[in-house]
Amino acid sequence: MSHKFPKNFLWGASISAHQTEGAYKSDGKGLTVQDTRPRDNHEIADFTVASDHYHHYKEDIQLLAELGVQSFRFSISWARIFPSGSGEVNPSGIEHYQNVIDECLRHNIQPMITLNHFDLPQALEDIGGWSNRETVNAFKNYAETVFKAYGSQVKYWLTINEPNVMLLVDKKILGKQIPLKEKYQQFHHLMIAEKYAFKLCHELVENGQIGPVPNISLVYPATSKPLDNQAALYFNSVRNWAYLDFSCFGRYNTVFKDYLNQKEVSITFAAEDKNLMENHFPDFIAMNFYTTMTVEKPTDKNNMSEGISDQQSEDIMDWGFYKGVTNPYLKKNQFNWTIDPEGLKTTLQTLYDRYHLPIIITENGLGAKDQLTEEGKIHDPYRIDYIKQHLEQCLNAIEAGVDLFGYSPWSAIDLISVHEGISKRYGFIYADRTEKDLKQLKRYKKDSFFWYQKLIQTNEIP
Ligand code: BGP
Repeated sequence: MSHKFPKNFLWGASISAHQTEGAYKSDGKGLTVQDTRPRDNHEIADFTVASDHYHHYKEDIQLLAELGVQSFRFSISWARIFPSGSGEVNPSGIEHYQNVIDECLRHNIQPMITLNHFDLPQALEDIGGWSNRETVNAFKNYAETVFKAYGSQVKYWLTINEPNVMLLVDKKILGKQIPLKEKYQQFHHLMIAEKYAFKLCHELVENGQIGPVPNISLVYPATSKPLDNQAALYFNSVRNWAYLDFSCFGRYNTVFKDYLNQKEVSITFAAEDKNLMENHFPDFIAMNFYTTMTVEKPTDKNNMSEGISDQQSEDIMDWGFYKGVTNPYLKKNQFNWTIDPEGLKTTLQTLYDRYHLPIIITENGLGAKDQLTEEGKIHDPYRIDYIKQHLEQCLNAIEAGVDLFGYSPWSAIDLISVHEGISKRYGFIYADRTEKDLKQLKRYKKDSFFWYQKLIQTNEIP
């Protein structure tokens, strides 16, 4: 089997604003839900400083140019552009991301911009967040402002990062649990906001390409029991297909509708929603993949122990539908997330056959407790191995007919893990955060940096 990727395969690397920028109050930025959510002490410094990418972006992009990536996925912090979510634009925010885009283009790196990545402006949260239709209107205004500011320089756009994980793993991602009925009204508003982004991008960005960016984990049944298979069908629909069917088909699928009916959840539509849903679609699918999930049909109402999940440490327990169980056939990383490279091929083929759209992987990576040696080295063979195994499956999927056009692993530089804070590192570039003087924060190239650099140079797996 050739290890060569297609000629124009797009090699990238990914980050998000709140997990890397720091500078959480600088230059007029408003607070976001990530700045205000309850955290235990050791985490506060992390997100206020993170990797200080806000001040180090030139150095970081220079390193990415050395790495050889052709694209760089990053998110814009909405609260830097509109400190209170809407109203007055903050010129310093516009200027900052213009500088970042300029730096990328100077190095022939294509920016791939996520409009929103878990960091809703707090002022919008204060009026009910995604439960309030006003937030959809504010998002529409924000997206229009960003497309007008940068659309002539940026081709690739991603809408809202992982709305499924945001809602299903609300405790971890947002620091609070959203009541079920409210959760699915938020689902609808998030997906309508995405439809506005598709519409505005196609109206305002010449040759603009835009895609949704869910976290997709194919769901396996724990056994061949018919009810376990039914549990997998429902969790696949609620966790994965409900989102992509809305984005790509403009409708709710039958299983998801049945789930909502059984939960006695009804969603309020606005007059314009049907037309939006059925007339604005993505150009590609961006998919974040870490691993697969496994569920069984819960049978013992007395044993309502929360299900476990093989990733995101989300507790999957939905009585009457599914319960997360560990997949005994998969290895786990240091943070108890399973590793399933073959599952990536299955997921890609399933996705491609269902939606028939080009796909790019915009997150895939291994979080670990990397060690910086005295000589400034970081030996991370475990990360090289994880990425190599997953890229081999990407090649298998391409050879099986999947139109996979890019790979942008998580993460370009070390950042703050949503679940595990400062200790869980994903980057090809080690971000040292021990210096008190932020200007002195150093970056170090890990062994995986040189491995990925060679891969990009040769366009084949070393
Ligand atoms: C995805 C998010 C990323 C990042 C990643 C790794 O769901 O899109 O922002 O958080 O998960 O997870 P963690 O940060 O919990 O290690």
